[in-house]
Amino acid sequence: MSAPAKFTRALVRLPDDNFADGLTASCLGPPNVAQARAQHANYVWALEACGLTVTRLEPDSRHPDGTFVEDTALVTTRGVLLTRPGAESRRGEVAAIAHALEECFPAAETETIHAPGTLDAGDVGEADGHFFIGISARTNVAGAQQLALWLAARGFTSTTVDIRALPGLLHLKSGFAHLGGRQLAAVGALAAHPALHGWDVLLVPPGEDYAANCVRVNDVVLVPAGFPQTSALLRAAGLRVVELDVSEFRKMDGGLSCLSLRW
Ligand code: CIR
Repeated sequence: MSAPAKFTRALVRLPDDNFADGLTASCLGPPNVAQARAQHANYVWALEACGLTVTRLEPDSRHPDGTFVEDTALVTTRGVLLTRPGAESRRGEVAAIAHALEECFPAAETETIHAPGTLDAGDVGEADGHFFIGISARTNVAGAQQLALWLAARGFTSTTVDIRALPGLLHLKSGFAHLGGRQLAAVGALAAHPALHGWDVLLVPPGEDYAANCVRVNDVVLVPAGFPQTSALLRAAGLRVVELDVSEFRKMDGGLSCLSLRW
């Protein structure tokens, strides 16, 4: 399996004291903020161990979901697209991320999703220049169309994956990950989707759906701890697995990919 393009940078935002006030539909109880911070620190160390330079933004009490930075921008090798998150309470997160990205990407070359489009970048999965775009409760058809046009103008290809009828998936990447080359990981509900035909799909075992939100970072796949069958499958596929405990982020419907922007 060929390795994806090498990441050198990441952007994260530390969880705020009011992290538990964010949006969630999970029934796992309130997160422990101190534990979330410790898990976040481990996550950042893991990114650094993969060779990334990580920019840490301070917590922002106006945005309890602000630690899930992935949803606010799509960073590609050919530019940045700022999103318009589907949840109104999250729209104010974008400005600070746009500002932070200006250090690496000229503002003049950065575009944005416009109303009536909505897009959470947790719904966007890149696989070596091809992008899977989830249509979800957060990303609407108008947002997906704007993104597809933006990608096409940059020579990328894309396909949409409607996940609105699939239970348990907040975002496409809640159930899907690119592992490198033609290989994807996907939950059972997504594996047979026509958009995935022709790809080598590693099926995440039933009962371990949460582990589909894993992240290939250079030579490593970051995988949530506590899903041994998925870790074993990934190792059997020849991948180097690093398990990270993200239990407190799971309680807020988030996971490994949501916690950083990577480029
Ligand atoms: C939300 O509901 O928007 C946050 N509590 C969780 C966002 C997780 N982001 C992601 O999966 N990309």
